[in-house]
Amino acid sequence: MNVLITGGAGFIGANFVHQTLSRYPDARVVVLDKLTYAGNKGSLADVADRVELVVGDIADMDTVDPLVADADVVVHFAAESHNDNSLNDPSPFIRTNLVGTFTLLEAVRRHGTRFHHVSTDEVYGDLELDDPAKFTPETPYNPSSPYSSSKAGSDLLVRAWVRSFGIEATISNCSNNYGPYQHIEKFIPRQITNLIDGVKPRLYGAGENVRDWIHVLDHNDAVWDIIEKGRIGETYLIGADGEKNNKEVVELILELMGYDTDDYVHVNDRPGHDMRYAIDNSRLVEELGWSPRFTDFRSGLQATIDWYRDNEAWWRPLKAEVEAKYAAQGQ
Ligand code: NAD
Ligand code: TDX
Repeated sequence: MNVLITGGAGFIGANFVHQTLSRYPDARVVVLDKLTYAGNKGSLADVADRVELVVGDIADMDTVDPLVADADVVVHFAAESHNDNSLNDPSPFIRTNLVGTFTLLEAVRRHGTRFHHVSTDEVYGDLELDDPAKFTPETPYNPSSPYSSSKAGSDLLVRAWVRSFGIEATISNCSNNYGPYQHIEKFIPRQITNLIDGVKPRLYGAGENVRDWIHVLDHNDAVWDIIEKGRIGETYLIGADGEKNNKEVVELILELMGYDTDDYVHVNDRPGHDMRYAIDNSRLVEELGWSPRFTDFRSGLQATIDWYRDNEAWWRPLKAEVEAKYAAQGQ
């Protein structure tokens, strides 16, 4: 099997490359990644001899077309992925998330290649804190930020290419991931690496916003289940019933790292900050038999903290620049 993984040097993609090599030891794995600020060759260093890394842009058809022609399946992770960045400069989000996905779809259409599109629950907008509802595959799209609207647009392109051109594609919309190799601009690794440096965690606004946390390995297991067993043209929501507000997460990080649980600071809120995400995963569970392995958030978080402690060389070169950017916006 020839697997083309876009964004395979990013957080979720790099974990997916490792999982693919364990699940299919004979697979030929090709990664197409532009190595933006978010891509890191080091995340693939231990499997470098088993993976072909093509450094290139998913929006460049000359690069994309021959790779798709050689693939049996394309698993599409590449994206601009950070909401805060999309508020400062939306343009790369439009090019990568929309034009990049369009470019892949056109190549997939030409070559008849199986395609899986990795997306986010943020396409559904947000829920009120006191609303018992969760997102389902029928929830209307209502994205809030330039990031989530560009992902929503990319999902709709995939749906249209399935209906109009009959491409063989599936879509997954997953909740917030945590685990190893996540860029330290993101919430959990930012706070862990702050504390390693003796800096207090930064909570946006009151910290009441709720995210539905899932371990990255559980997300990626579901992606393989969907590729193997999912119905073409379907959307599957991936989540592991992990709702927690940001304050609870910061308090747990502080506790696990040996600090007082109130030892954090409130900083400027994110404009348009989504209040709550929550996933109804019943289609995935009932139809495909998926279940999460990492059901204990406390131990998953402890392992993640240990990973950042043990892999300082991986994140240290990024830290000063990330924090300077946040400081400039009072965060
Ligand atoms: P990431 O930012 O860590 O990694 C993105 C990768 O894509 C990087 O390696 C980057 O170099 C690469 N890339 C960016 N632009 C590219 C381009 N034009 N051409 C080729 N490569 C390019 O992101 P992530 O957190 O690993 O997210 C991966 C996917 O999962 C995204 O599609 C994201 O929307 C989705 N997702 C993420 C989460 C989450 O919690 N992180 C949750 C649900 C869905
Ligand atoms: O320092 C911080 N303090 C803070 O309170 C940071 C960086 C974030 N936050 C808050 C904002 C969010 O409510 O924490 C929550 C999580 O923030 P992010 O890690 O930026 O994630 P989020 O905006 O929820 O989006 C993530 O999940 C869905 C991923 O980045 C997306 O790629 C994915 O689609």
